[in-house]
Amino acid sequence: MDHGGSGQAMEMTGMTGMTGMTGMTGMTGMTGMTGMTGMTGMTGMGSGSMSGMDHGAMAGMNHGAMNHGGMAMDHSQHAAAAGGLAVPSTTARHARTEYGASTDMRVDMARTNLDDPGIGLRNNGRRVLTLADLHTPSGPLDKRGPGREVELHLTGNMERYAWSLDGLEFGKSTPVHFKHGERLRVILHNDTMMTHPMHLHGMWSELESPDGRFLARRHTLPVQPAQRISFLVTADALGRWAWHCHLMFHMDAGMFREVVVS
Ligand SMILES: [Cu+2]
Repeated sequence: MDHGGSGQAMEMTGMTGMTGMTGMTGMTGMTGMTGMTGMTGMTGMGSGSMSGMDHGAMAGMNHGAMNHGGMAMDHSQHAAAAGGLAVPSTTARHARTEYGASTDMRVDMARTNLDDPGIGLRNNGRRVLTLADLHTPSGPLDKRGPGREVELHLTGNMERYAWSLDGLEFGKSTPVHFKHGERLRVILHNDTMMTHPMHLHGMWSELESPDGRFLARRHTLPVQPAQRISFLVTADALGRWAWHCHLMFHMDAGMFREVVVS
């Protein structure tokens, strides 16, 4: 499966479904998006402005190169909640850096189900492969449970066409640190209206169900709008690794982090 391609197609489909979005009412295609807050920037999005967007030209924009010195705060690594880590946490933890011009919305009550075909592919008579269908028969590479949780939010501002993680484009961010040999849980929480196929280089992403059961070993995991997914990583590869959205125009715009394993 080419998730970059499918994600891109999904994005365009989602765009056309949003023509009624002068307010939050009338969003018939957007099930599960009940928890959105801070969407004041979306009121001007009539169908005309959406159809006029030129995604080809946007691919050439380099927001990642913008240097906003002094903003390299990294709130991506939240301390895990006290208590067990058997199941992934469900409480949204928005970093302080999400409250800025790079983020036009935040999802407080994300959905965690993995069986959603996605916008434009629901209930149309076709069977659609979803993340819930995937299973790696040999099981996880590492039987250990996670020692901690790292929560990272997929963020953006559609009017500015800025894409980021925790509200920080790559140029403003500092690396996420994994301790060599540790087993950790990564939670990706999508605060945008786009699907983002997220690719962590160097290590496997072992997708789990909302109740913490191993599902599948992956390189890239698509995260749908207002969705919260989690996977386990064994940090067995020393060095510096890329972690980014696999839609190249999102990556270019800043949805990219460095991971350092040491
Ligand atoms: Cu993306």
